[in-house]
Amino acid sequence: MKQEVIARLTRTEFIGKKIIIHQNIDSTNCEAKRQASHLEEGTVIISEVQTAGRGRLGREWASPAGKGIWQTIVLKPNLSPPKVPQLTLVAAAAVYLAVEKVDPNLGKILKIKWPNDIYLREKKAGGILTEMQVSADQVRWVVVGIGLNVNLTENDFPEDLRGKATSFLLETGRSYDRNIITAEIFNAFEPLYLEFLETGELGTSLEICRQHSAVIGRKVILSHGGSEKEAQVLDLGPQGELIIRLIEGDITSVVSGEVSLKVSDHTY
Ligand code: BT5
Repeated sequence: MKQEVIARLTRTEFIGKKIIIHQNIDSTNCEAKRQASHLEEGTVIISEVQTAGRGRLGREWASPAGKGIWQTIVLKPNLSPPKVPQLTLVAAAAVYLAVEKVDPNLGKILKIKWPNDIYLREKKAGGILTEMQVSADQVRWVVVGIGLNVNLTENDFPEDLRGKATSFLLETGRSYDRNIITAEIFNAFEPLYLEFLETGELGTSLEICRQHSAVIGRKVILSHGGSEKEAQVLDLGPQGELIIRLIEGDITSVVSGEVSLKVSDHTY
């Protein structure tokens, strides 16, 4: 990744105006959290490799060297803590717009699997991890980690992910300039983020997550604290919550952070 190339392609006011590129780090989210209190809003931590990349709930994120985008955006929004998880949908929408811009054919096969997974066709190609620090009911900072498998080949994935994970390269046969995708994510994220802060609504981000949803209309299994429930996904609600019809017929909603989700009528 090249700072000057990313900077040349970035057209934002503050997202990605300051970029810190590491060759090697444990996790860009961990580094962002360590530094967040003295970093300006919009600063992005990038690393070529992560030695301890993380997913949600302590899961591992495979982050081999030189082929993926492993980055974290530091934000200082004036938001109430319960609204912060919605930033995951803003980031997912920004990833969609960036991918669609770089390669419309890739955009056509990109699906957002609520709440935080990026799929290409039926395999996972990326994920988002949003974390925050709150004190006295105030959000001090938020870090939004974005991982995208750009130019990984089958051998770059650990064995247990082969067949489940994919990359931009594996789906299209093309390799992509990670600098361009990174800059386009910044360009897409900033207006979506400002829309969310200014209106308090997900707006465009919600429309994008709906239109490219991997789960709307599908049967899913929701797991929460050891129990599992089968449901049909009807829609995404205004706060980005999942609106579902339980197998018994009741319509209800779930917010991200509460549940994990498997699509049961498909191989997701
Ligand atoms: C996620 O978690 O999908 C969020 C991933 C966020 C990664 C970024 S990279 C930059 C920043 N720094 C970090 O340390 N993290 C963020 P979750 O929904 O919990 O999914 C984790 C699961 O995805 C794992 O348990 C594996 O099954 C699978 N997985 C791990 N690495 C993968 C990869 N490279 N590609 C596809 N699937 C993967």
